Amino acid sequence: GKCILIGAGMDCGKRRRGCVMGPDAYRTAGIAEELSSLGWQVEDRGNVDGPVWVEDAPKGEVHALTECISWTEKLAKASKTAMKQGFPVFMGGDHALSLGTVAGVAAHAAERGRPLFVLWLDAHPDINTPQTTTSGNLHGTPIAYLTGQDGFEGFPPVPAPVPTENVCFIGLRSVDKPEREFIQQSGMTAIDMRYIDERGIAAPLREFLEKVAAANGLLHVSLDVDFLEPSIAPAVGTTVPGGATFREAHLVMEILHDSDLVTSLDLVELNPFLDDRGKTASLMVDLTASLFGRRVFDRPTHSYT
Ligand code: DIR
Ligand code: MN
Ligand code: MN
Ligand code: MN
Repeated sequence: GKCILIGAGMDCGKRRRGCVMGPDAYRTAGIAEELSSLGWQVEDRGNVDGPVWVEDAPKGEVHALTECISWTEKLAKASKTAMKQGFPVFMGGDHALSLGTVAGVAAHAAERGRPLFVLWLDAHPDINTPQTTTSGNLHGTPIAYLTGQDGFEGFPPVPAPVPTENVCFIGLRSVDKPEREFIQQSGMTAIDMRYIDERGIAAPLREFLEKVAAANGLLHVSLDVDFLEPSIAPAVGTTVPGGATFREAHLVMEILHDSDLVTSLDLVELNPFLDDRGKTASLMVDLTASLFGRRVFDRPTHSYT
């Protein structure tokens, strides 16, 4: 298949700077070479050109709203175009980039008459709205936007909102009060770290993949660096202790590869300024390689419905 790398060095979805360097850190860590070596045809489309960092908004106010809206428009276009041509990998950039990338994927899915499913690998559910956010950081809002919640005036309307039942969170351990209330009343699939401690990470992932397969859906995966345990992935501004281990994270990617259901990927929140000799960037590239088929041995494939 064909993999399309798209740099999205968005750095205005939160106040701490550095995610602008993410795309080049992935390139330096050899993402294109790794995916080529797995037999993929790789095209690096360079970086989408959006607004740069702006001065911090006062505490409590939404930070860089107009800049985030502009990024959303640009990324939605780039994403929809790339979806027609291959398997896009969006190299972030902070998580606000998913406002655009997933909107573009959703528009594509709707055109094809296929339902879209979203797997959110993150310590946070990112389901605040510009009204409920206490940080004012829009990287905490993409799932609310994509599922069609109110409060995103000024943003392009989401052409095809993702039903809340098509979203699966895995790795949660930092959830704000309005986020928790929304998740509980909407009955979203929210796999927190305690669930993973008690039951393992493979079972809930496979249950979700069964749903995707049964609906003949497209599957977008959004991988936030803070999904991972901070000791193995320190290069993120919002580390939360108790994250996915090295093997849990690879297992998720390996199962996703074998399912053959994933059609697009975001790599988000890598802040190379906070990294330790490139180890987080390299781990994110290795996880991407697992998703694209790197393995120790072949296994009989688990068939989803
Ligand atoms: C918090 C933190 N829920 C917020 N979110 C983060 O700012 O809305 N997401 N860090 O990655
Ligand atoms: Mn996130
Ligand atoms: Mn997060
Ligand atoms: Mn974030």
